[in-house]
Order: sequence, then structure tokens, then C-alpha cells
Amino acid sequence: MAEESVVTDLPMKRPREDEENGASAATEAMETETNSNDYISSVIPGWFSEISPMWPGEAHSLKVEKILFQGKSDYQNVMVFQSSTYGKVLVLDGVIQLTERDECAYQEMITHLPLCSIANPKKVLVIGGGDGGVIREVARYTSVEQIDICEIDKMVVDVSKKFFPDVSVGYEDPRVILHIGDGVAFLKAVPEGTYDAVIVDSSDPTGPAQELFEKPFFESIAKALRPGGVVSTQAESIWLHMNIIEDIVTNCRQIFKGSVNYAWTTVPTYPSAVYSSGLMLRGFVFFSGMIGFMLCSTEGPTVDFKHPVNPIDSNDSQSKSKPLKFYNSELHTAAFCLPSFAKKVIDSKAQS
Ligand code: SPD
Repeated sequence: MAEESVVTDLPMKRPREDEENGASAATEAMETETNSNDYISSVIPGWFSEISPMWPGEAHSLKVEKILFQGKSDYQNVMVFQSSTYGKVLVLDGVIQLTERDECAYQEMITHLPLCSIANPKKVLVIGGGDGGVIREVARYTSVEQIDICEIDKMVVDVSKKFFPDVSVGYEDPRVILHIGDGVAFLKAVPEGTYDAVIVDSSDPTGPAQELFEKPFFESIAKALRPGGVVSTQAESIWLHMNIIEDIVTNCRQIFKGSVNYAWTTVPTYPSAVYSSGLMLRGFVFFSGMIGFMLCSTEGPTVDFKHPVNPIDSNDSQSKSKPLKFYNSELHTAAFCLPSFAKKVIDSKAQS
């Protein structure tokens, strides 16, 4: 593994001087060729730019202080770097998975939206999520007796334990059982009705996570859940991936006979952040990126995802953990409110 990570304070706002340096670096970059091999972009030298066919024509950039780890696992390229403004950053195949500064907005929402929607969750399965952030959140629930996690890539687990201790802390909980392997195969082997909740914390549907967005996988989840059990899956961005979301909603509507919902959160370092062309030269984010989740339940006791019955804000288990940074009950309900253009499409698919 690479050298020790560097601990720095995270400035909440980039100093003015940096903005000006960013502008001149960007100007220089216009004359430089892109080298996509090592994912350290030469669009702006010294910056990481997230370029992918999943979001053509845009690239969010972070200034790199130091590369802490670069490796190639059996499944993907793995990189960790120290950024100037978002702390350490975990990148898989050139795509940002988490940053220390904003990971709470994703991990708390993908976990607490389902688990606050059912009373007394006991057995929870996490597919993916090798960084440990989702299991850290699941471990807040005193009712939970067993947390299975199935991650395909051991390098993601090892790198996260080394560089992201505040995220991978979830592995220290004695209720956690780590399975290194293929989540699709794992779920197929699960006895019917085993889990109260399944959380699918996947990367994007290119590379190792592709099957996690397909219908047979959702069928396996439904089978693994008890009646009135819940699933929460990473379901991409309404700004960029409406076609993917439509397919997921259509499949889920056919498979999950309880309810089918789309909720969302903001994550500044995820795609669909929008830049003004002038400000981009200074490396400014104009709007935050966003990502969504599919929240579904199986036939059985009714689950009303929009009105949490198991509020964690008042859960005394929290006294042992660090306080929640992002999730609260008001945000829970608000997360299901959709912009009109997305509501129209998602409601039409969810009700048909
Ligand atoms: N576009 C990136 C989506 C990444 C979703 N998974 C993040 C893993 C954090 N636990």
C-alpha cells in the first residue's frame, strides 16, 4: 500500500488566492492534451477531473494536493488523493465515490431513508459499500442484530480502512459480517424472507456494478426480503440519467408490490453539478451535484416511506456514535419531493 495519509484541516471555502491560481492553471490547461490513463486530469494540471460517458460534456474538478494511493484490483482502478477543499477522496475507475467532507450526505440518506421507515429492523444486508460508510450508519440502530455486507472488491475495503478511518469505522461493530464476493451471486443464495432491509450502495452502472441495476438483481432482492421489507438502492441523477431511472422504476414497479418511490440528496462532488462557463475557469461549483435512491417495499405490512416511523434523530443509540451530520426527519420527508419534470416521468412509471 502507499505511504501514510496526510491529515489536514478542511477549509470550508477556497481562499481567494487559490481561485486566482485556479484561473491561471485553467488557462494553461486549454493548451494541454488530456491524458485519461491515470485519471489525474491534464484538462487543468494538478487537478482531478471526473470525465465519463455517464455525464458527457461536463467534468467536476478538484484540486489535488497529494496522491496517496493508486492501485489496480481485479475489478477496477482504485485511487485516493488529498484534495485542497474536500479532504481525502476515494476514486474508482476515475469516478468519485466519496470525499471526507460530503460523504455524510450520501451514506446517511441511503441508510436512514429505509431504516427509519420500518419499526425495529433486525437483519440488514448491504451490497457494495466497501468503504464502510453505510454499515457505520446501520450500526446506529440498537434493534439491528446482524449486518451482512457483500463487497466484490477487497482492495476497496483495505484502502478505506487505511485512509478513511471515520468512514470504515463501521467494520468495528461486532454485528457486521463481511463477505468478499459478487453481490448478485450472494443474493441468489439468500433464503427467502431473510432480511428486513437491503441497501445497495453501488458505483455507477458501468464496470463491476452493471448487474446491480438490472431486473434479475431486483428480483433477488425482493425474494431475500421479508413481507413489508424495504430496499434502498443508488439510483443516479434526475439531471443526467432519466433513462436509467425510468428503467429502474419500471422494473421495481413490476417486482415490489408494496410501494415504489424515488428520493434524492445533494452531494457537491457527485455529477450534475452545473457550472457557469466563466466561473468554471476558477474551479467554482455553481450548483451542487445530486444523486437519487429507489425506495421500495415488498407486499405485506404497509410502508409509508415519506413518514418515518422509526426516527433516529431521537434514538438514544446515537449517543455512542458521532452525531448525524446531514439526515433529519424533515429532510427525510422532503427528499421525496421531486422537481416537476422528474415527478411527471417517475410517477407515470411508478403507477403504471
Ligand atoms: N457517481 C458516483 C456514485 C457513487 C455511489 N456510491 C458511492 C459509495 C459511497 N459509499
